[in-house]
Amino acid sequence: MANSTGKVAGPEKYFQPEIEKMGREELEALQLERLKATVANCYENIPFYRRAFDEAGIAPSDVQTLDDLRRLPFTTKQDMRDAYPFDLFAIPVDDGRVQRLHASSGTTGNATVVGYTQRDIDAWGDTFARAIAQVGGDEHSILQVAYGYGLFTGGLGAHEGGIRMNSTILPMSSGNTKRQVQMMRDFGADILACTPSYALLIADTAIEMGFDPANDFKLSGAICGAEPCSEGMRRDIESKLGVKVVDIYGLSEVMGPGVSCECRYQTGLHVAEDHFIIEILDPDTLEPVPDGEYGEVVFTTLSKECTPLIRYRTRDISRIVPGACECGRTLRRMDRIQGRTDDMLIIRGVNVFPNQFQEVLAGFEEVTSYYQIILTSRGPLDHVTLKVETVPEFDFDEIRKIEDLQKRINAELKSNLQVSVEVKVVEPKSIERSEGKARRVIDEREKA
Ligand code: DLL
Repeated sequence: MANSTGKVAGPEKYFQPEIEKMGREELEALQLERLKATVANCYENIPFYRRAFDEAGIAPSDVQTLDDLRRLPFTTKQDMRDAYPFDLFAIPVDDGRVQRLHASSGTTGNATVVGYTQRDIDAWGDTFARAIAQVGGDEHSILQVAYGYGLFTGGLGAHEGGIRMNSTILPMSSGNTKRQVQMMRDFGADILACTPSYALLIADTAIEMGFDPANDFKLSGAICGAEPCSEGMRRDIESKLGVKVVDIYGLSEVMGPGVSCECRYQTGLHVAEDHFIIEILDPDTLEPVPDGEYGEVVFTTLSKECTPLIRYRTRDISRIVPGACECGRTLRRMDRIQGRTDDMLIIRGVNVFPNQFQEVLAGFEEVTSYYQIILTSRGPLDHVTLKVETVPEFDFDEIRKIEDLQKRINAELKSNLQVSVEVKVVEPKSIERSEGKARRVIDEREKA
């Protein structure tokens, strides 16, 4: 095994080995068949796509190979917002087949709304059930779902996975952390599903309550996604809870959690390629980049009935991890998300993703995994303050020590990321904790 943390042992488990280990040729034949059906569904039932295809001079019958995908138009988040609420549905919402609606938070504009038929929900459950197997779980597992239930896809997506796997589901939702810990221990939950920020908060809370979860709890695996998590933070969660943490990726527009997920080797996230085609494109030219190079992740759905999407631009940055995985799965791997094109900071001309700060901070044992980036205006320039929190053992009363730590972090940031920011070391527990996705960047810049 590439990594020794956590208790996942024994033979590799698969939920759908016939798909997860399918030969490339057979998988591509399946993808092509499903792509043709998706394109026909979009053209016949969604006026937005009919118009886009007509404008591009393409008919569904022109799609004869997987390479023909590259001739098809893109779909953007703005297109989904403009379609609010149901204009991108291939099935009328009151038709009787649309079982459920999810929506992304509409903090900047209309929410994006996605509908699911029972088949869509089953496919979603299958992909999450694969994730449960990937972290060593099966029908005997107790799955504690601590993602929020609701319009957010985390809670119910994990829940569907538990149903398909036939695990015992503990539907906690997020929040009420002490109770989460108590039940995790008393019920003997062995798999936790929540954001990495929340997993860390659960771990810290358990320790504060006087437990030693790494040794005393049954927990062995955690399926953590919905936000970036540095390797340092992952190791922190793994050692505090005594688990193997696998990274799960997804987005509400495309389905929810399960679009891709790591196996226990933690060398990239296996994409559910029977349900999605992944492309990695140069975000400026929109041309494909070679395997191994970073670009914008673009997905085409292959099995969705209600809200199929063609070439959806996620704005997330990743790459294809070349080569075969030790776990035996043939589904290709995408790397962990580097950041989102819209979250990228430009500090004195240098491009940085918030997550890159986290990677640098992981090298300092004096600080915790909690950090925040605060953007303010100083005259015409943006000012960046990086708030980092010390561990309780750090002697916070010694000014000299604080200044020295700030200097060392600054030097490390300069040499690794070529940026200079104001580093502010703050006392333990002074940075806001999160039960869902952490708010890492606080933008207080004056709007021009
Ligand atoms: O976050 C779905 C999800 C729920 C995924 C639970 C995993 C676990 P949205 O709220 O629509 O959906 O946010 C999607 O979150 O475009 C990424 O920028 C980010 N994201 C999701 N998973 C990861 C991850 C859910 N594993 C947006 N690593 C995506 C980094 C992630 N970023």
